[in-house]
Amino acid sequence: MTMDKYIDLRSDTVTRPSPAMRKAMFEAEVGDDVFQEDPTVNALQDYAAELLGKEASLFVSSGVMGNQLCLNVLTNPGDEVICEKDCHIFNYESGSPAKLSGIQMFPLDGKLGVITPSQVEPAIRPISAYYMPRTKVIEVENTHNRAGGTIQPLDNIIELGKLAKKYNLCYHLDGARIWNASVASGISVKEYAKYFDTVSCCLSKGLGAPVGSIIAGSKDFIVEAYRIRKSWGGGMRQVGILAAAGLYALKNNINRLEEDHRKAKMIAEVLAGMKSIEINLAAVHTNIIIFKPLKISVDDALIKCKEKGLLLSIGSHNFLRTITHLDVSFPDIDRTIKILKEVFE
Ligand code: TLP
Repeated sequence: MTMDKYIDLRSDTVTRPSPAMRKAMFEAEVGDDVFQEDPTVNALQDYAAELLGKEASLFVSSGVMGNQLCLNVLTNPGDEVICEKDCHIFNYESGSPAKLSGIQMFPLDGKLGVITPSQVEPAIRPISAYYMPRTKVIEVENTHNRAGGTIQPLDNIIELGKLAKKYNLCYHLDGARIWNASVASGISVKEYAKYFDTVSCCLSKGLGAPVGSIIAGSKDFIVEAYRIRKSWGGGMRQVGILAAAGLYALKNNINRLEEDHRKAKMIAEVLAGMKSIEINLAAVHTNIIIFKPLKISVDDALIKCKEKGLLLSIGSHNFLRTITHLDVSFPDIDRTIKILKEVFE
């Protein structure tokens, strides 16, 4: 079986550039971005900064690079970042906060990926305690991947932002899927981003670009991030070829995420009707579904689904993950539902 024969719901990162996106890439005007002379990169960065309501933005190779650059600029070695325990930075970025920036994470137990001010405030280290790490950043992930694509409530985002100000901390948003949060909630990405000092968001997930993320913040922050990106080997040359895909994605592929959310609901509702599956249907806010098979192991489930032409991934311990995206059609969803019934019922 070639990969094309599978319905691939492992992640929204598996999407391939559409013919129109490839055309935009083919036709992109390019220059040397290390001299800041690539017009397409500059156009993407200006467009993204405007969309996110920030002074400036920077095109980076990946979501991990985006998050890690932000943390590196915001902290000094020995500092601490307060986060939710299932967040991507803590679980899926190869220990990079320690490796790249010499900092540590302080993970708190959230509900559906949400940590509240009453949990965060006691976790902030007293400045007088010189023997403790220095709290420097509060981090929030929206949507929250491991919690199942859940949307962070805006009032909680605002309250955490006030707390960050009160204690003179920086506030970082891992907005890899902020587009999904925005489309599902009707709250603009600008509104979400407004409360944060730094934002990282992905072009290569639901938006369908083959590569790239954007980080955004103040001009001074971006100047420093630009410097660090180069020192990490992330200074690219005629990268407008890739930025063109990102620009196309931002201009054309945000509103259509609503369709991915509808498709995820269709799958989730069928799963919720099965006795052999544990799922929190109310927590399916966007394009991610996490569910627990009760009669077979996740490993067996992955194999059985694959044999029938369906690829799923592991969400967290004992949970499977399914993500809808622009390369799955409505007939694919029908076939997915049929396979899920055959495997789990
Ligand atoms: N998430 C990937 C895997 O790493 C799990 C996926 O398939 O969902 N923040 C969040 C919230 C993410 O979900 C991801 C990727 C990243 C950052 C990192 O993005 P990349 O993969 O571009 O480095």
